[in-house]
Amino acid sequence: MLIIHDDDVLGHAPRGEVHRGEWIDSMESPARVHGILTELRRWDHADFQAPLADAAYQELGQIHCGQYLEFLRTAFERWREERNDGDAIPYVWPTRNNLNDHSETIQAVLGRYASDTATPIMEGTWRAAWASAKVAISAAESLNDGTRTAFGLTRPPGHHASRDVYGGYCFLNNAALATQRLLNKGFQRVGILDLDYHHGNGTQQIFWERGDVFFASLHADPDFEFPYYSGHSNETGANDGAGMNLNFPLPQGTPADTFLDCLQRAIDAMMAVDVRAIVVSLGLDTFAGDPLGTFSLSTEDFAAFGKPLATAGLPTLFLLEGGYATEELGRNLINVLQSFVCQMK
Ligand code: Q9C
Ligand code: ZN
Repeated sequence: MLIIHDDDVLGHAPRGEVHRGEWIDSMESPARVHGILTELRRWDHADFQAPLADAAYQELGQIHCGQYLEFLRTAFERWREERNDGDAIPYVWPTRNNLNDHSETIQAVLGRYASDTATPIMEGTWRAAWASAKVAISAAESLNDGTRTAFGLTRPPGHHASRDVYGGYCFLNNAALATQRLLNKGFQRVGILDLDYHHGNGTQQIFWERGDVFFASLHADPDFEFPYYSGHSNETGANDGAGMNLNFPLPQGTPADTFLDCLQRAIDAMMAVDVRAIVVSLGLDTFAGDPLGTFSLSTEDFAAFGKPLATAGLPTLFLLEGGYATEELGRNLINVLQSFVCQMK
């Protein structure tokens, strides 16, 4: 199985985040990637490749807004120029309080683009986010008749980022960028299956009014979990995208059988609208031992993901989203990929 990886993703290593009113070490750390790489290097099916060279990435401008990209590229430099010492984290939110705000201080601009305080920007953030996006798009590029599946080791994750908003540890929406590449390559309709513990609010928002992408998400009910304001079952899309968005908000403690039942229903729904490829936003924070999750999937349960996915018979791209149980992350990931490869024919 093709594994796309770039060491630049390790350059984003924030010092900490605000969590339940306290300052803690960042959950979304390079250690996640080290844990995964250790296991992938032991796996016989892994065929490592680097992303494509920088030149050919038109999807960035199709998914994200130009001013937002320019902001991400320069934010940390501007933050430092304004004599701030730590990582860039907003603490003013100008759009909420002043409709006529055009302030250009980095303090104001951060608050305009950020959706939370858990997503610091530091020296290596842009390079890492860009590398992660390249990994996703290159993995999508590799899918064709000969290559049925690939895994992109995307980090920082992407599914909470929308056209011009970052947050939830996400800056560029890797799954949306990969999906756009598949569409650009001629796949007529693409399904995104978001299996992260948290609702993929950024991805939902990006494709909300589009008929060429079906978005399905299984996640903790926003009535008790982040992002709190998005992911309810009555959010079904609008205009060309009406009926093309399907949410499964799930309760605390959700066990594997419930999760797998919804997984099958999500796949059935995308097959019914004739998607030609599937992009899996593979969060592993549904694991029972995850420090941010409340679901109860075991390491063995992840080996049950492959069968329903492979049975769909479509080109299938796996991209990493969340998952914070660093020790078990690699094992859980390989159980998903291995079970897919074994069932694929
Ligand atoms: N420290 C992903 O799994 N909120 N993002 C945690 C605040 C952020 C998770 C509580 C959760 C975001 C990709
Ligand atoms: Zn998550």
